[in-house]
Amino acid sequence: MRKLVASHGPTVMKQRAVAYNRCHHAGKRGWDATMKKILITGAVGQIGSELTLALRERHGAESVVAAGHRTPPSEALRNSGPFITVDVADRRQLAAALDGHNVGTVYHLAAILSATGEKNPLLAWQVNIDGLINVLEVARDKKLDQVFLPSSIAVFGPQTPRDPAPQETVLQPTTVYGITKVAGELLGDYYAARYGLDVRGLRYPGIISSETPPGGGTTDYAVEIFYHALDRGEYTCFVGPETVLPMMYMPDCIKATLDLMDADSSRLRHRCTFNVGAMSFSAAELATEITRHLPDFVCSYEPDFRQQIADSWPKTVDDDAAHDEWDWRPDYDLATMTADMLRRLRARLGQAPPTTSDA
Ligand code: AKB
Repeated sequence: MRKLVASHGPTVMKQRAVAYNRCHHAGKRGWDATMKKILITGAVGQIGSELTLALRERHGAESVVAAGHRTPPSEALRNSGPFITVDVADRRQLAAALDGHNVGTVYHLAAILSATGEKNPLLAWQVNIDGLINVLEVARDKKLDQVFLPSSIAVFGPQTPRDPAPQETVLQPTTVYGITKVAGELLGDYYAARYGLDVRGLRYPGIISSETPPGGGTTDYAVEIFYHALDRGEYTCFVGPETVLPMMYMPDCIKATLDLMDADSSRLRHRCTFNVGAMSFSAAELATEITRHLPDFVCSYEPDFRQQIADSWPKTVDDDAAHDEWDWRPDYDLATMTADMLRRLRARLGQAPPTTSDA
């Protein structure tokens, strides 16, 4: 069995655990020694790394335990609170992590995404399904307060209406990633109904962010394009210019995740299947928007195997259920997201800000 590796010594961790134990809802209420911690699996990933920092900001650094597996954590992640190594496919190891850190809430973000999943379907099944069952079983056994299970627009397939994909609709994905996400939604709903576990989840669209790059997804082009535009002034996109997909900027992704977890459960008629929309655009529209800030930027298109995956997903989603049940409203659209992405990436890449007012 892989050893759990904490970035703080056991004595320090124990003292801090006593002093700072706080549960998921403690942020606005202050310290409470009886409250439990939050564990985030997949904390080194695109969403996990920013969600960890947001939760630490909200609840205090020591009450949020970041868990990774193979990828080493960034400095920001490692230095901002506890970090442990956990293989989610190993149930005993996961259970020991929850016990060792007095965990009450798990955000289970460890997953293999769509493009990597098509290259290695068995690995996708092992990580996405075995890991998920382990999280649910351990959560049931330990009577955890809450579990968050991310789903994806990948649950939809060619039979689903594309514009928009309804909340309740045909779920016949053609990728193994999508299959694991459909199974994950059904299992989450099953554990909620059968065992009373408070499981919640969103169908994330493509997530665009300036901090940790995504890895192995079909929507990764919508992030790569920004790095290449600033670095090289050109990008070869792996889907065609007409490809339209639902996307969301990271601040909205974090807001949606936390708002759903905070929502009054008596209002929720859905649990693990919420469609959440923010913006939809074609690859060409994204390139054009970037060109408004970087007039010399040139985007070309060489679709590869990911085009077929993108073509099986919807262009937009109907997220009325999220509006009605927990007041979902995104803050960013294509223009505001693009401006903010370029501003943040320029700062990170050490590039001078532009002189024009709108760039
Ligand atoms: C992917 O492209 O695989 C993910 C997703 C939409 O779930 N970003």
